[in-house]
Amino acid sequence: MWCDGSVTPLPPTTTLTELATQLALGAGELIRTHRHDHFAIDTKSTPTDVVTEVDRTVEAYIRGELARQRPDDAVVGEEADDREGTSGVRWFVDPIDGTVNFVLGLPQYAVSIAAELDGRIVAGCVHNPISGELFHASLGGGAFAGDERLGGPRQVALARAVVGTGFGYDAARRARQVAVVATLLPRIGDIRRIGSAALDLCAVAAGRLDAYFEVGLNPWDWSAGVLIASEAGATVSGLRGRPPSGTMTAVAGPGLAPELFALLEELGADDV
Ligand code: LIP
Repeated sequence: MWCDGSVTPLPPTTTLTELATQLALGAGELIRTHRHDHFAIDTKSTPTDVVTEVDRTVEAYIRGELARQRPDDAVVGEEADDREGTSGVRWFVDPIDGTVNFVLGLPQYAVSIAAELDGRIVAGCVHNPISGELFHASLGGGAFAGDERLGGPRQVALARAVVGTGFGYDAARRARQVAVVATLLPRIGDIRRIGSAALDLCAVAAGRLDAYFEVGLNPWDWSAGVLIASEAGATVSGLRGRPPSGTMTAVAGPGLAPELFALLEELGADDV
């Protein structure tokens, strides 16, 4: 169990990863309870950038539990203001990653919770409340789906690679992003657009996608999934030797990464 004098000691049975998992499961139960309700739907940055009453309720639940169990930690979430902390631990919370899928009833959305310690993501959990899949990882401890260890993406040639991606909410940026995909697609096996960055990243960790890239993500979208993909053996990057960030989040199998990342750099995929 991770614990030192500068941080509020966790309950004896709980590590940061176990707490993230505990909160994700509780959030998943809330989502299943309310997903058929007549909930309010608002828009944020554009008419396609939606948030629901359920997103807000779920994030409030997670934040409430964090305040109770770890009152000295910082919290950054998609739907509420940041909370400062003093412990060196910062949580990234996305109550429903894939909100549009949730609104439409497409069962591809997830709770994504990650814990950062002194600037490094050390724990993460991504939970699909409909499939029940529970992806989790701790830094250096491997990545898992439930109790099953994840082996990461297959060895595959670029021309056969199935690559996940996503698009922003701004129409002008989408036009530039789709131009990149139009040039990329003839060079790879196929494209998948699942609609949840967290589940895209876990799909790479589980070997269901060979790679994934997207620009414009927020830390709550990618922090847990990048740790899970990395702990499963994938190469994670922000392209051009940079770490993953909101500018670019890219993951691929180690054999595929050099050629795919070089192609994405050539196409300017991180400059859209
Ligand atoms: C979603 C991301 C997805 C992206 C969508 C959206 P949200 O997050 O997970 O990868 O392509 O546009 O941003 O907004 O549903 O939490």
